Amino acid sequence: MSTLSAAYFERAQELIPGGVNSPVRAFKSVGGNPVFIKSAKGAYLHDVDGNSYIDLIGSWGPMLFGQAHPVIEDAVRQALSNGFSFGAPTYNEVLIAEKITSMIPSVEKVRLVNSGTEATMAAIRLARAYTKRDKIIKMEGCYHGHGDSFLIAAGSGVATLGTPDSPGVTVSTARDTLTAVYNDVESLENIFQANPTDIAAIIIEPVVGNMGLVIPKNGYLEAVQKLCKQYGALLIFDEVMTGFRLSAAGYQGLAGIQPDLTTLGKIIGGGLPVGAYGGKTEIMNMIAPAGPVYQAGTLSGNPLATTAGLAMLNLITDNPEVYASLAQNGLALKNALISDLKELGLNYTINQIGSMFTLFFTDKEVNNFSDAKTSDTALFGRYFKGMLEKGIYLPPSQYESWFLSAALGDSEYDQIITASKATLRSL
Ligand code: HOZ
Repeated sequence: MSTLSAAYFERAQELIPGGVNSPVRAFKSVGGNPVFIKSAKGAYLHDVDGNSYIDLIGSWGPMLFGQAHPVIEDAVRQALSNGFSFGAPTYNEVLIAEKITSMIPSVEKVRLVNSGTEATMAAIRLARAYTKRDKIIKMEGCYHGHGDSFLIAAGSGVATLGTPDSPGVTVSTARDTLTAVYNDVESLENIFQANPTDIAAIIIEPVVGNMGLVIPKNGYLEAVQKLCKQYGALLIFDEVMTGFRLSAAGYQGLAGIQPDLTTLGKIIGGGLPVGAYGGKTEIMNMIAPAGPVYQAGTLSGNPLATTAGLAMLNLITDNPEVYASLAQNGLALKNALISDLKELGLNYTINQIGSMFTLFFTDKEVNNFSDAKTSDTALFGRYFKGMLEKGIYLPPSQYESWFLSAALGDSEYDQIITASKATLRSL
């Protein structure tokens, strides 16, 4: 069928590599052409052809209260009239730093950047400078943005496209990134034993969103922290997806663990381009101009982004009940989907925590990347297509998390469940 989305994608492919500005969006692993979005409001995305979809991507995390929330919209509208970018300090940067540090106790000082990728790149530079060591450990299937050091056994789009070790990353960079198995303490111990004085930091998504949703086993993150302390490495929690999404204090607030450094993104700009990294004062004071570790950016602390972010964080502190209510809805959705999957005798595992959710088409428990890769991705592709045709926009990859928002009401949950039922029957 000829649609505007199809025409736009054709033109986009002539002008933009693969037709998209971020690979997962191209629908490569699920088949078909991407839908071009014109606007979004509340629980819905609206495409250029006049179709509407229930939004289960939520811009990959930040839309906790739904798209274009009026409070954030008003704040940005007001900020607009004051100008867009100054390359000079603004008071909102102080206010948002105050807000973030009051919400996440392990973050005593924070530096704003423009994306999660920038935050993770800067955090490991800082960890290397602080410990005077070169190597880092990441978990197979975790994704920390597209910095060179992280494109080793990476999840998200790189896993989706089957290129977890990207060409263009130098051998020496790759050599400094060691990989362990998520939820497997022994694999970490082995790395530390082999490199007892070389590891600057472990960077980890405390709850993984980028191999599909994977939840830490009881005691796992505590064991990771213990090993870091034992070997003098820093612990970096990448909470770009989970920060302010799973609790007002990030996943670390739920787990009761204080990492040395935390990376944040997306949500602290209410969906506008922002990232941040923060942690112990002693470590953060090494960043220029307080210290020698260089990191900078004209758009860092951009006035529109900080205004939107402040409005978002205020919404969270004004509505603390949002997390319990989303968790309840997430569990109800999981139970409803499970009942259909069971009835049809399909292989499945659903991982859900709060408002994050992944349906894996595998009969294995999914505790790490190898488990996630046992999923039938072709089946997921057909499920995705069926859901999209019925007006439900899921993340276009098996290796991503769905994100629920407070804008989803009973009617939207009913539509998701009905669409899933019909789609599963047609697979
Ligand atoms: N890699 C992102 C999700 N894990 C997707 C980014 C995007 O396409 O917007």
